[in-house]
Amino acid sequence: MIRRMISASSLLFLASFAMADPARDYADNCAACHGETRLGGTGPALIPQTLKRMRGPNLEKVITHGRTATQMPAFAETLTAQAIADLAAYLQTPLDTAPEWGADRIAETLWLDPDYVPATSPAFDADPMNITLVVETGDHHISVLDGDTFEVLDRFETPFAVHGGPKFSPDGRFVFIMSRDGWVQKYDIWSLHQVGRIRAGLNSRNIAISRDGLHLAVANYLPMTLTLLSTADLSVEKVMPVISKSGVHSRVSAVYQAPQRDSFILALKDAPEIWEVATDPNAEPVYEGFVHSREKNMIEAIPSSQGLFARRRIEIAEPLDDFFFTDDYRHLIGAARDGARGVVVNLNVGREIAELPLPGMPHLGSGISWEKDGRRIMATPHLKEGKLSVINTEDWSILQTIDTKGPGFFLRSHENSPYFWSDVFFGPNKDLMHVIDKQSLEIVKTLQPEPGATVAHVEFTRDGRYALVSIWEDDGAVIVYDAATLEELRRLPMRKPSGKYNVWNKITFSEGTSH
Ligand code: DHE
Repeated sequence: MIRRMISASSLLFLASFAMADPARDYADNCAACHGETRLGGTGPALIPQTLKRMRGPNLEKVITHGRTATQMPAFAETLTAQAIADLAAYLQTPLDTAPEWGADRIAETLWLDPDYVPATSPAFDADPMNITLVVETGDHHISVLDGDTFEVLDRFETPFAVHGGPKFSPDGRFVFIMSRDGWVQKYDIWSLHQVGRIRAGLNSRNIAISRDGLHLAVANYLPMTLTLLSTADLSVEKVMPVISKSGVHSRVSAVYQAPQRDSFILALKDAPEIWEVATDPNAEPVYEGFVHSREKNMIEAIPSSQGLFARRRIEIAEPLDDFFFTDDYRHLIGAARDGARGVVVNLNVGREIAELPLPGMPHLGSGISWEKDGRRIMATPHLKEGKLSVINTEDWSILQTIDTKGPGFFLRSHENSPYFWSDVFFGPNKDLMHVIDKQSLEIVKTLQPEPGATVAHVEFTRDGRYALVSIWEDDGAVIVYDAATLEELRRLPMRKPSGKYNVWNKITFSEGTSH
């Protein structure tokens, strides 16, 4: 009787549940594109570090329905809902062993585009210094915009999931782009053509270019290294294991260029240290300890490194993330782990000099600075509170707190603009963008270009006349505003546009932009 009550379909369901084997399902259905080791192939790596952004039902949704306009097919017909759920959970388990990803393995991944022919002059009439790149995360492309006419000069494919700002060579001709999977792509703006790619890490955070434009640093989570590439040919110059003085291996949260110091500055995720890596071939020796010399019968300092890529450790009380640098790169503010404080470090003397209350998780990397009443001030959004903190960088006091309609992600301005722009990235008001007067610190206008759609991240044209704003949706757009009248002028359709990067503003370290 009971046996009759169990229908054939329930038996099938129970059988498929009992036999669910996500590792086998992965090998049968996914490995061909995503690699047997889940580290990526023609498809992206499927490891928790890169999938973080797709946690929860999203991943199941992608496996079930596939991704439109990509090679990712739908598996609804092939796998049961339970098998898909198990597979999604399996993909979010860490790899058993950290794969080796040293200089030789990295070098093997170098691919130079055989169709690339370097142009002798720009292949377009537009001002090469007013080109703006738009990262379109919806389908992993970048649009190259003429900053005067807003015509799209080229649209090229990037590696999967670009994160952080692309970095331009100091002359603005080449740009380097990094994906969370650790691929670094080089693109020639003059030729409107990709030059090549190399996989510098397995899970990477961001990149920085050296002051002279010769070296590119890639901050990695997996493995825990800093990869240094030659910008000329993308060859590996060095892979630096990141190990603290006390022997702790650490992920690198981010790497930044410090132009006046001719160095890279590294934020370490797992160790209470900040690293400074020299990009000056004649850098002074860095001393890292003392030894008793028997011959001389005296204590001597031991130089640990000197010259190009010499590494200096700055020991701090606890790991700091997400740095804002003062214009002279003498000081940085980092966010403390409790998400409630900013810690100021003087990079010259190599120690913490101040602390300020910044509750609600400040997003200091998005901070911008300008002059007000003869003082240099900076503002930072908070990821968990609808407010902006305005800080006096001369005495590290909080000058003012500006209430907004919700937590924001990016701030942006330009030296020729009286305003700074602040998005409301999270929560019910994600469709709002505040425009704030840099002197009165009052919100002068709140824009709502597309009710219900996320509106975020601003970039100015070279002269600061126009502000470009992302409608951060799959079926999105970049809106061109007159930066003075705040009137909308144009809408350029784009696939989930995220960051936008103007050549001139970036290479001149414009005071309202990220670096
Ligand atoms: Fe970013 C820049 C860290 C989540 C979009 N982000 C940066 C930088 C760092 C950073 C350190 C500066 C690098 C640079 O430009 O060289 N981001 C982090 C995080 O730790 C965080 C909070 C969590 C994480 O998953 O890594 C995070 N970031 C995001 C997102 O969710 C965003 C909105 C969408 C995405 O693409 O992942 C996002 N981050 C961006 C963008 C920039 C960025 C667009 C470059 C901004 C610029 O104007 O320069």
